[in-house]
Parts: sequence; C-alpha cells; structure tokens
Amino acid sequence: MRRQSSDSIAVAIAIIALALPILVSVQVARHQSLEAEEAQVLNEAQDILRRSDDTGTQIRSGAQRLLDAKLPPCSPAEMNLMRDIALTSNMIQAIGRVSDGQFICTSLGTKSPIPLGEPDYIGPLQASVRAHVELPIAKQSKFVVVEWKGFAAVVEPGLPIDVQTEGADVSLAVFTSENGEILSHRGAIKPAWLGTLRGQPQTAFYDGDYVVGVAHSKQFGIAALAAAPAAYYRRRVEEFAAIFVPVGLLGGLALAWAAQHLVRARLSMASVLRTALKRNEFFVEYQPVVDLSSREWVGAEALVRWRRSDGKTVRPDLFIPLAEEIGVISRITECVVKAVAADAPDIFARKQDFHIAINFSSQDLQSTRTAEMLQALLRDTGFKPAAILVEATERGFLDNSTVRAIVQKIRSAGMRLAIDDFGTGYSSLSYLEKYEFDYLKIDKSFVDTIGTDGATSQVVLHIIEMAHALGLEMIAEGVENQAQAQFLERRGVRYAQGWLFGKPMSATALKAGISATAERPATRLSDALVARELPA
Ligand code: G
Ligand code: G
Ligand code: MN
Repeated sequence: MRRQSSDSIAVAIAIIALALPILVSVQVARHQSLEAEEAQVLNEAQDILRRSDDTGTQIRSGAQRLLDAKLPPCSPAEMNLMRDIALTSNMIQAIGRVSDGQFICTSLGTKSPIPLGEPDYIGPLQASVRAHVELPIAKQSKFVVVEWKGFAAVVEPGLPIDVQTEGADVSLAVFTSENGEILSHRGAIKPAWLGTLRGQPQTAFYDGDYVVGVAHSKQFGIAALAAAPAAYYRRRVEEFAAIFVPVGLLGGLALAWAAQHLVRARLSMASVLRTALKRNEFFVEYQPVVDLSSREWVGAEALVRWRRSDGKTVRPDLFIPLAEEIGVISRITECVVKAVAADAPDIFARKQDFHIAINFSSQDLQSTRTAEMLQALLRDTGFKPAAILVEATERGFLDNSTVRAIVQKIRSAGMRLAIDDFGTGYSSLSYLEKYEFDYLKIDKSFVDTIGTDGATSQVVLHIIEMAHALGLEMIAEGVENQAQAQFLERRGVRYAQGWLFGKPMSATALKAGISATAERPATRLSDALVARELPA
C-alpha cells in the first residue's frame, strides 16, 4: 500500500519533470516569437514613417522656396521654379499654386483651374490634406494633395509605403494621427488599429489575426502602421519551438531521471532499513546524565545506533526520519526498549537511583502499543517505574486524545516524562501546561550560546526561568566545557549531559563509569578554580 503510493508519486514526479520544461519551452518560444514579430512590424512602420516624413519635408521646403522667391504668381519664372522643385524632389509628383481650393497653375505647365475639393484634414501647422484627389493628368489614380501657405504638392500615395516588408500580404498604412484619415495603404486595414497609439510614440500588439506595429511621426501629424498576418507569427513560433522544445525535452529528461533516481534511492534505503530490522543491526549506546552539583552520574539516555552489514555506523538523524516516513519507527523503538530491558538490570544493580531515558518519536506517542510495550517492560523486569524516563520532542506532544491517553498511562504507571530538544520545534507553548512533564531538556543549540554575546544567548535564561516557573527540573544537553556547566548550575539547572561528562558509550563502559563516579568524592575545589575565569 505504502509502496504503491510511493510508486505513483514517482511516476507523477517523472511526468511533471518531463512536461514542465516542455510547457515552459513552448511558452518561451511563443513569447520570443511575438517579441520578434512585433519588432519586425514596428521596423516596417518606422520605414514608412521615414518616407512619409521625407515627403512632408520636401513639400514644406518646396513651398518655402516658392514663397521666398516672391515671383509674380503663375509667371513663367514661378512655373519654372515649380518644375525645378518637382524634378528634384523624389517624393513629389507635382507642385502648384492654389487659390480658393483650386490649382491655378502647376509644375506640369497647366494654367487652367483644377478643383481639388474640400480638405479631409487640416493639420496644426496650417497644412491641409486632401486624401483622394482625382487629377486630369491621370484619371485612373487618386492622389494625396498637401496644401501649405498658398502652394500644394501632389503625392503618389503608393510612394511612402513602397518599402520592403516581410511578405507581400503585410498590410501597411499612413494615416493622420488626429482623425485617423488614411492617406495611403496596402492590404486590409482594421479601423480599430488607427486609434491604438493614444499619445505614445509607438506601440505593438497581437489582435488574434495580425501582429500590428504603429508609430507616430516626430515632425508631422501622421502615423504609420504595419500589420503582419498571424501566419508569420506562427511560423516564428514553429522555428523557435524547433530550438527550444528539444532543449526543454532534454532538460525534462534530465529532471525526470534525477527525480526517478532520488525516489529509487529513498525506496532502496527504505528496503535496506527493513532488512536491517530483520537482521537486528540496531544497537544502543548510553550517554550519561550528571547531577551538576556533584558531577555524579545519575542517569543515561539510550541512543539508538545502526551498524550496517558493511560495518559503517549510520547516525539516527539520518534514519529516524525515514523510519517514521515508512512506518517502521515503532519497531526501532521496540529494539531500544528490548536493549534497555537487557542492559538495565546490571546498571541498576550498580546504582539504585539511576534512571534510563528512552526517546520516543511522535508516531510512538500516537500508538497505543507504546503504552503496552512500556507496561510490559516494567512487568517483565521489575524496574522501578521512576527509573524510566520517556523523552519526546515538542512535535510528539500533539494535543489529541490518543497522545493524552498514552501520556496518562505512562504517568499513572509512575514513569517520568521529559520534553526533548526544547525550543527547537514550532508548537505552541500551551502543551507545557496540558502535559505534566517532569523534565525539560534544554537543547544543545541554546547551551552552545552560553558565553557568547549574541541575542540568542539570552534565550537560555528565559527557558530556565520558564522551567522554574512551571516547576520543571532541567537537563541541559550538549555541555562541552566547564564554563557552560558552571553557568547552568548557578542558574539552577540541576542535570546535564554532554561530552564534558561523557560521550554516548556501550552499556559496559557505562557500568564502569558509574562505579568510578560513585566512588569519587565531589570535586568542588576544581569547580571553584574554574569559576574565577567566568563572566559574572
Ligand atoms: O546522539 P545521536 O546522534 O544518536 O542523536 C541524534 C538524534 O536522534 C537525537 O535528537 C536523538 O533524540 C535521536 N534519537 C536517538 N535515539 C533515538 C531513538 O531510539 N528513537 C528516537 N525516536 N530518536 C532517537
Ligand atoms: O536526543 P538528543 O537531541 O539529545 O541527542 C543529542 C545529540 O547530540 C546526539 O547526536 C549526541 O551524540 C550529540 N551530543 C551529545 N552531547 C554532545 C556534546 O557535548 N557535543 C556535541 N557536539 N554533541 C553532543
Ligand atoms: Mn533525546
């Protein structure tokens, strides 16, 4: 059942690992393609705009030359100058003098009036524009006529949009920016495109059918647009995808492989752990707990060890979490309890009031078997209940009825209860009042701060104060030097364990140590010497 669920998790992880980079690469290809296509149409719009601006400049400078020349209207000299201007301006077909909306003479040599009709648009610089003028010189075509200060120029509308584009079906237009009057265009133009600038110098977007770029002239009241059909954009996506998707696929394969590998490693670690239980590869070491005032060994914590078949010893912080995850922690706890049952009679024989602490995981405290196991231990060995100390971390003391019932059984049997690794969990402190603990174990991380002047070095003082307020005895963990031991003793911490007093050791070594410390008189003198080196 567990195995099946971890298999399906592995498959799910592999699918996600494979699919995600591909989805991401398709997204990247889309994004890149749109950016590239937008840059392309904007470029084309700017090209048209440049030609339109040239046209505007040529019209203005032509008219200005005629104004400056101050020649008699429509005299041969003025008409010569008109011809000269029209010939030297590549964007202007013809230029002429205008009066009352009619050409009265032109660079083409005409002197009879040519009506131009109403202007479509009058710009801010007094230029008026007629967008669709029919002239007697070329009846099939419509021209753009721009009038300025009494002169007007004829422009072939195809000229400004005569630019190289990505393809023949790219739509192009030049239009007046104020009222959206199209001056010249090629292909289909959606009226909605003409209003998209809204004061910006340029803009680009995809409307579902076309990728459109629009740009405004810096000099004149005109704007230009280029619109590429969606097919161009799609072609780019395909091209980009041809690059990105294989890369994404490779990345996905690598990820899937790694994910599969990790899950396999955990699964095999799990089966190795199960085998270790069958082969009895777990054993227990004991770390002495001392009374700080006498330095006498008054108890020991049983710490599980795993010696693998290859001889290597694995630390419990590596295999305990996995054992919890795969649901075999209670079997490990059982091994520890059995080892204590076997080792403790000899230990208690050496020292009557000795206690042995056993670590319980949060899962142990959720299973009624735990209480039964402990009751059986007392029944089978005849140990004094008070000699057994049950340790669990904050995580273990959940506020639920099963945990409460088990704790109740432990307490009513007369065994002791300790809260382990205090201050390192995330639970609320309310459990301190819900459960009646006998001991609070101050975590090594707080003991480490003693003598340093970091802000956390204050925390250990608060923990000690709180334990006093709640009437809890304390066992400090990880005491490595005399300064720490002195500090803790002075603040009223009664017990400690740590390398200063003894590392985790075999039951045999523990027994020998108990005899030695019990015979040794308390050495208060050496403590007094050390005390002088301490900060107050
Ligand atoms: O000294 P050692 O490296 O064994 O301690 C590592 C951690 O493993 C400690 O936090 C200790 O509480 C935990 N631990 C050691 N033995 C046991 C055990 O038998 N059961 C559980 N649940 N935790 C243990
Ligand atoms: O269950 P607990 O969290 O108390 O386990 C304590 C852990 O710290 C164990 O791994 C133990 O071997 C280790 N330990 C015990 N005393 C000392 C000590 O004085 N110094 C250091 N560095 N580690 C210690
Ligand atoms: Mn512990």
